[in-house]
Amino acid sequence: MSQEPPRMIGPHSFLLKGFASAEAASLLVDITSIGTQSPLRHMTTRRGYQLAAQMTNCGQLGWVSDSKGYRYQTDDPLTGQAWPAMPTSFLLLAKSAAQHCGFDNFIPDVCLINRYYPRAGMSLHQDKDEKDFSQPIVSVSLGIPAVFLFGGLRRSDTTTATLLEHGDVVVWGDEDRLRFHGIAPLKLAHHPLTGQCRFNLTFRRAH
Ligand code: MD6
Ligand code: FE
Repeated sequence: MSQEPPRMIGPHSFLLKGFASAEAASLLVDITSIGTQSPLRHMTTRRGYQLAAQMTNCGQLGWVSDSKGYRYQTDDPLTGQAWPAMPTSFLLLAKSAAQHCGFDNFIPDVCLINRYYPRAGMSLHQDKDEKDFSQPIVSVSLGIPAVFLFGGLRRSDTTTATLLEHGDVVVWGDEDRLRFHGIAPLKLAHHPLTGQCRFNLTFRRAH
């Protein structure tokens, strides 16, 4: 794990450069195994648009989007089964990253897994489907790089751009918890461990 001090990207937002690099290969093995149980898939929005990133989850709950909107649920709608359990290595990584940034006692119950291919992105949004905003969010980037756009509490606020590379971890909470953010459309690239794609793991306490 990186010994570098956290870089502040907001009053309560931090970039841990390369924090997950050493574990990245084993995280990818676990992602593949989760994907065999609950496959990565394009979810749709309430209005019927497909989300550009493919998603799955592990943990007690999973984040889903469909014609009924966004929510967390205990079962994967695709398989009708519970989401795969969160690997202990995921939990320990998320807890350790949070602790590094001053957030003690973070116990995530969800890990949302996103897969992006070139040209896919994620428009500005707030993470606000969770019950308790006092808990931070921990986000892990693997594979090809992406530009993280970080805005303010209003959608129209200006954004700053931060490059997220393989092994980088972002932690944010407190007053930054509801800031708008997104991912710019990815450029074509190649990574030896993931080929043409980027994975993002987002850990949250939803319930
Ligand atoms: C992504 N991440 O990095 C999408 N949300 O692919 C997010 O939407 C996100 O990175 C909340 C906190 C950190 C994040
Ligand atoms: Fe988000």
